[in-house]
Order: sequence, then structure tokens, then C-alpha cells
Amino acid sequence: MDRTFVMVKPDGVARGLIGEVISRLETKGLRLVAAKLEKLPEKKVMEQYREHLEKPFFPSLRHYITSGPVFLMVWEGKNSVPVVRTLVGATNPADAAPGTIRGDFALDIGRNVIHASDSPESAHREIGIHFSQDELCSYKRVDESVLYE
Ligand code: D4T
Repeated sequence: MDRTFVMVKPDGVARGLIGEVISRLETKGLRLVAAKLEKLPEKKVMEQYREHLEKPFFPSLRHYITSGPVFLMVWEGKNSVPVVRTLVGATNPADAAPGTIRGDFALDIGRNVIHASDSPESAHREIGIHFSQDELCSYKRVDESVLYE
């Protein structure tokens, strides 16, 4: 099964949206295999956003992402990376379709509620930043026999 990394950002945690996010991904049929609430240390922020270190928005992104706890998760399922990106919606909430998480719950690109990995390679890298192997649980949902062909 493919894995993806998902993070409810500090605005999403502060607004009480953790349950809503989990509910949407669970209802889709994905399997939650790891989760924790954490205030990200600077080192992990730099690793997580390494491709954005030189971008003009990085200082405000860093300040915001360390302003409160984030909720870190690993989800498994068929094509979980593109499936979750579709459920999350466009980076800028103004462009995010209704029915997506950002389309339904966000207004500002700098407060877009959630992050999800954009490729299997990113997912592997990001899971490694935030979780150790022994934090990833192995189990089956009882509905998997009807979720998959
Ligand atoms: P994340 O990484 O948060 O899931 O967002 P995306 O993958 O959808 O988008 P991204 O990597 O291009 O942006 C990372 C992060 O930076 C914030 N951001 C981005 C911002 O505050 N201002 C901006 O102009 C951009 C492009 C939002 C997401």
C-alpha cells in the first residue's frame, strides 16, 4: 500500500479541524497508520520545507508553522499520495474547489490548514523526518475487502 504524509497546520489545529480532516480521510477508505501532535522544532521545519528556504514567503511560513502545535499523520491506501492531494485541494484556497479541505475551510494561502505530500518520494522523505519506523502501525481495516476490487 502507498503511504503519504499529512500535517494539519497550526491554524487547522487551533480551529478544531483535526477531527474533520481525519474523518474525511477515513471516510475515503484510507488507513491511518501513525499520528501525533507536536510543536515542530526549527530543524524539522527546515527539513520539511527545504525547497522553500530561499523563497520570499519562507520567513513568514517558518514563523507561522512554529506558532503552535501541528498534527502529523501517515495514511496508507491505493494511490494515497494523489488521492489525498485531491481531497486537500489547490495550495491557494481561492483556487481550491468546493468539497476539498482548503476549498471548504480556508481563505488565505498563508493559512491553508493542511499539508500533504506531493509525490511518493516526498512522502517517503517527509515520513522519515517526522516518524521512526516503530511509530508506523501495521493493521487492516475490516472494510478493505469491499473497498478494493
Ligand atoms: P504544502 O506544502 O503546505 O502542502 O503546500 P503545497 O505543497 O500545496 O504548496 P507549496 O509547496 O507550493 O507551498 C508550501 C507552503 O507555503 C505556503 N505558501 C506558499 C505561502 O505562504 N505563500 C506562497 O506564496 C506560497 C506559494 C503555503 C504552503
